[in-house]
Amino acid sequence: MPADSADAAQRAVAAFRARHGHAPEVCWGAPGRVNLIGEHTDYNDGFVLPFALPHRTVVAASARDDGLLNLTTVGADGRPQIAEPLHIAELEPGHVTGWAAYPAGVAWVLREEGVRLGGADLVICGDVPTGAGLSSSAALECATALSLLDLAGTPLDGPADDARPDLTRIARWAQRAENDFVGAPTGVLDQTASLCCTAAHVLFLDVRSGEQIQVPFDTAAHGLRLLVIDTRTRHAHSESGYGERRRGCVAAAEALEIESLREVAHSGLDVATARLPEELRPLVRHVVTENARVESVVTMLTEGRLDMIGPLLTASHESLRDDYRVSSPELDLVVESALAAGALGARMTGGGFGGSAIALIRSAAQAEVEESIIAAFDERGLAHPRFFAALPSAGAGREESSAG
Ligand code: GAF
Repeated sequence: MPADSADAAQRAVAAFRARHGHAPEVCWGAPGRVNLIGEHTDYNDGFVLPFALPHRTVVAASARDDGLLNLTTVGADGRPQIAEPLHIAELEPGHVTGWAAYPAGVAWVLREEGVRLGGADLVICGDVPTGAGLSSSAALECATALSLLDLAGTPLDGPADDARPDLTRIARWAQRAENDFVGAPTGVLDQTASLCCTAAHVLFLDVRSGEQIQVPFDTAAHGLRLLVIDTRTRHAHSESGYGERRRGCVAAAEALEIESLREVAHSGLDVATARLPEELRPLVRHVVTENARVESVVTMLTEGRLDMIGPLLTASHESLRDDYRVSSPELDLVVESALAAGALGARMTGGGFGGSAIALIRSAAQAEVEESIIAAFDERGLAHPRFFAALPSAGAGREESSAG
């Protein structure tokens, strides 16, 4: 699966010229992400540990002065899809559907936040796999937010100060676009990863305090690779299932009379779950044990023991499968067959109900692990998944091709 950010930027600039007849004024890119561990913990104020993929969404943009937002997206086949022109002043949640809702939602949030947007032409290009649980939506939201802020004259380079919104704030705006405009009740993991991750590191984010620590993650130094396996499945109940789990966590926190499940200490798990109705107990068990696993992985990485984290990744998958119940038969099959072929650890990544899994493998074993997974899929008559080895890459930024 090729990922070349300069290429995506060049394609975006060329597509912008073809559509609007001149070079774009600005061009920003934002990556998809893999979450190494810390799943369904973000909206419980807990810990997450993502890294940015080399795959990026690029938004080439120029300002307009008539209040219109023109959105064009260019697919892998090079064919543009052009959305109906939108009036920024009239944007309201529920009025825009499909892919255009994401950039339109960002324009809506920025308008609500008082950012002066006189209108804009945006052309979107990229190679973040869509529907694969690798945060193509967040990549689109973040690249859009940075482009629109730049067009509005907001300072984005250099140290954060009063005039320059820090990346955490922009992540919250992008999350709000997804929650309130698109209508998906997601947490802030994906947007923070897309904006704040750095090359060669995983980002340890404490959602409650906002504290971020960049933790080195160099698989090659250990003779290892992080394999991403996109099952190319997405199950119909993914949206409703996500919201239902989230509501379950809120109900559990209310029953325990705490702000969020983050407040349940690992040592107090049994006491806390005993106070809950049966059906909420596994949700709490997952969140509390997952937070503890993230902390253990961070400790191991910090101590240079990357090769020891495998069992924690697998334990995370088992917890998501059995307690949180957000895995899928295809994700379980990937994990099972990767482990059978010698992977050190494997788990689903992202929201679940389909999408992608990851496996920590010895570099020399990549072909063997892939063959084992393919054989298992063949045996069940399932379409082959897509594979790529992922290196932690840079977060969002200005693309070089902005000069056009
Ligand atoms: C999705 C959501 F967008 C994130 O906020 C997070 O909750 C994740 O699922 C599960 O960890 O990617």
